[in-house]
Amino acid sequence: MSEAKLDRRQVVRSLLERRAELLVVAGLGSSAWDCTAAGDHPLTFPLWGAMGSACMIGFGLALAQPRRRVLVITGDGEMLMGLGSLATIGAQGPHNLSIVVLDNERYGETGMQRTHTAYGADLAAVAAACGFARAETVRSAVQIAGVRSGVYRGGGPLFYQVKVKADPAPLVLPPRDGAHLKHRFREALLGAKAAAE
Ligand SMILES: Cc1ncc(C[n+]2csc(CCOP(=O)(O)OP(=O)(O)O)c2C)c(N)n1
Repeated sequence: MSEAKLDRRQVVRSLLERRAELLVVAGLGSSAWDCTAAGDHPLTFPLWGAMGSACMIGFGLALAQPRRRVLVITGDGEMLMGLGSLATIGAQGPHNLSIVVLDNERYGETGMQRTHTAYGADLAAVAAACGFARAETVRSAVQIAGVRSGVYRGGGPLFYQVKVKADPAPLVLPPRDGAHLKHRFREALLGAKAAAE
């Protein structure tokens, strides 16, 4: 509905530079490619499927790792498929979880069909109504510094619906082997010894 102005690759790069101990779950498709384009990282868990589950995976991680900040970066189509997760996260109120939805108003991976957000579905309003500590729609580059400070220091749960251009970006694929991605993430998070137990 609104004119999307932001470049998704730049948004993700800004959020993930100097990422320190941040744990990242990337929704399938373009969001995962965006995270990889910003630099493949063992503490990023990119999904190759599980559409609709990114937020719940991030939520579980936030509960398991209460001292670490957790960021879910996903698409509007993926978020719409798992909308109920916002109610659960709002009810549980994890203080270390942020969700950034890169809202291009399209199902990019399957041919750029328009999603519900193109017809006015307001995901930030849904998150706010579910009890998130903060829920914002982000339309301009000047707001990204605020998103970044929320993600790294802002408590939670936080929700940012970032309106981005629908232009396709070049594919930058993460490793594809799910077992490898899981072991690599656990090792980087827990250390080799604990991860093997
Ligand atoms: C259950 C399920 N339904 C459909 C698909 C096919 N699919 C893969 S990615 C995708 C679109 C993702 O759209 P969005 O999350 O908005 O990402 P973006 O537009 O940023 O690529 C679809 C429909 C799937 N992988 N799993």
